[in-house]
Amino acid sequence: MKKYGFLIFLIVLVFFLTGWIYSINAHKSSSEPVEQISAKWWGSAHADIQAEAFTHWNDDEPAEVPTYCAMCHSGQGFIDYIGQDGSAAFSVDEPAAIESVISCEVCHNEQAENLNTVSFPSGAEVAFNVNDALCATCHSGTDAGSTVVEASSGFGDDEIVPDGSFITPHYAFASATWLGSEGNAGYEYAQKEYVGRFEHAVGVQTCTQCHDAHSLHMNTTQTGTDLCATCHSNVSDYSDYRDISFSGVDYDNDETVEGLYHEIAGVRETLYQGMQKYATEVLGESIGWLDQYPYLFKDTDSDGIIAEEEAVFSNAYAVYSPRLMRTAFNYQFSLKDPAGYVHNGKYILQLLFDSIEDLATVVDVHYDLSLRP
Ligand code: HEC
Ligand code: HEC
Ligand code: HEC
Ligand code: HEC
Ligand code: HEC
Ligand SMILES: [Ca+2]
Ligand SMILES: [Ca+2]
Ligand SMILES: [Ca+2]
Ligand SMILES: [Ca+2]
Repeated sequence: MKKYGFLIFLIVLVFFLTGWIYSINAHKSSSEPVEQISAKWWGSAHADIQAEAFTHWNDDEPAEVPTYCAMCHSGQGFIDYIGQDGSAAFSVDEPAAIESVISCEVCHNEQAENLNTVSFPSGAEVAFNVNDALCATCHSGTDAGSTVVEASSGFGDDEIVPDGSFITPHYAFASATWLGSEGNAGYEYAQKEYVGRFEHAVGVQTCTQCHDAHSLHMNTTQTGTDLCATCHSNVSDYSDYRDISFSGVDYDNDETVEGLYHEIAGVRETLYQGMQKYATEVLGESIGWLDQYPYLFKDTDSDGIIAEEEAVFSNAYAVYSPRLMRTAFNYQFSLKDPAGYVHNGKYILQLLFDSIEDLATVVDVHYDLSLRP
């Protein structure tokens, strides 16, 4: 009997050991093979050498990315910014190469892997987790509401600012949206309160908890299903995200509760109508927006639409009062982070409501202020 007992003990031990070794191996293979990471990266926007973001300066003389733009638009420029090239940290010290994409070594180097604070155009300095600080540095925008304050200070609300122009927050400024009032990126009205960073829910609180750092797409859960589906029951994949509603509030007051993305779009439409009325009635020059640089054009025939012949650079809108500058800034802010509804929808809505309220003091706009989140 004793002999058998020992044998059973040995068998159990062998089972235990193989189980242990197996589990270690399984753990190892859960960290991704480099080939897979590379394939993901190659398919991402960061690797797209033909993108406007990396080729915008190709026809310049000399063909280089100016220092002010280089931090975000040239991998080489980012390496200069963080000081990995031996230059001063937190400044780009020379123009950088064109067609220099966001390659592996841009994010994987000593300085990059220790980066943990990010400066925002508003002047805010915010602590970030090490991985997220990378994303947040480039996805922070170039101008904030404070730029509008500076450009329009000293003028009456409806006074025309000589050389006034359309100040925009730039593009894909996800980290600024996400931080809300902590990043102070929107044009925030003095008497109003704004939400801070969007804490969302456990497991979806940081850039890299949601975004795969290499493909840039959403991560999936351990079982391979959609990350958002765990909590948002109407979701099975990306195509459903814009239909997510949690609060169930009909923010745009059209008697249907839509996904937050669409509610924001509805409120933005009211703001747009307010801007058009204001431009025509108060500034005496009709205005229209088109998704084409410089975005705001003179609506010369006042039909409410920017036609092809009106959508030319020489027809850019030029009559800016402080009130138009700040409301147009917030309008553009709600558009140029197209994922604003996920990153911090309430902050976007607050800015839109306050801008509408601002215009409603001088022109007739119908909206329900009680719906402001
Ligand atoms: C803080 C980072 C940052 C800085 C500084 C910056 N950009 Fe960008 N820019 C971006 C990001 C991020 C995008 C990517 C938007 C997208 O394609 O999703 C972008 C997009 C663009 C685009 C493409 C727009 C489009 O519609 O595809 C142009 C043009 C551009 N930037 C010009 C400039 C210029 C000119 C400067 C310097 C005066 C500059 N940027 C400075 C971050 C920055
Ligand atoms: C935009 C920045 C960025 C770029 C570009 C980038 N990475 Fe990464 N990489 C990260 C971040 C952030 C993490 C950590 C991811 C996390 O913890 O979710 C990471 C993690 C890794 C890991 C560890 C993965 C693991 O499972 O532990 C490897 C290996 C890696 N990257 C290789 C590469 C290679 C190879 C390239 C180029 C093909 C590349 N990376 C490009 C940001 C980047
Ligand atoms: C060195 C600057 C830089 C860093 C660091 C960076 N990005 Fe980007 N990102 C860009 C630029 C520039 C583009 C636009 C590229 C293009 O148009 O092809 C972009 C594009 C994107 C896009 C696609 C936008 C679109 O229009 O489809 C996503 C998503 C994104 N980045 C997320 C991230 C995440 C997540 C991180 C951190 C892991 C990160 N980025 C780090 C500069 C950066
Ligand atoms: C809750 C998950 C979540 C978090 C957290 C998150 N994102 Fe996103 N992000 C998304 C989703 C979803 C989209 C695409 C939404 C869509 O296209 O409708 C997106 C889109 C983007 C885009 C592309 C926007 C464009 O121009 O099309 C960028 C860039 C980006 N995120 C960067 C970031 C950065 C930087 C952070 C951290 C500060 C971050 N995201 C945090 C879910 C998240
Ligand atoms: C762990 C659960 C959980 C996961 C995973 C999750 N969410 Fe959420 N989501 C919530 C909760 C809780 C709220 C309400 C948060 C609040 O308003 O403070 C919310 C709110 C939202 C809102 C705002 C809706 C509204 O009407 O205010 C959007 C949009 C959203 N989530 C999108 C996403 C997307 C896209 C993903 C996947 C990338 C995702 N969520 C993943 C729990 C989750
Ligand atoms: Ca430098
Ligand atoms: Ca609605
Ligand atoms: Ca609607
Ligand atoms: Ca017209």
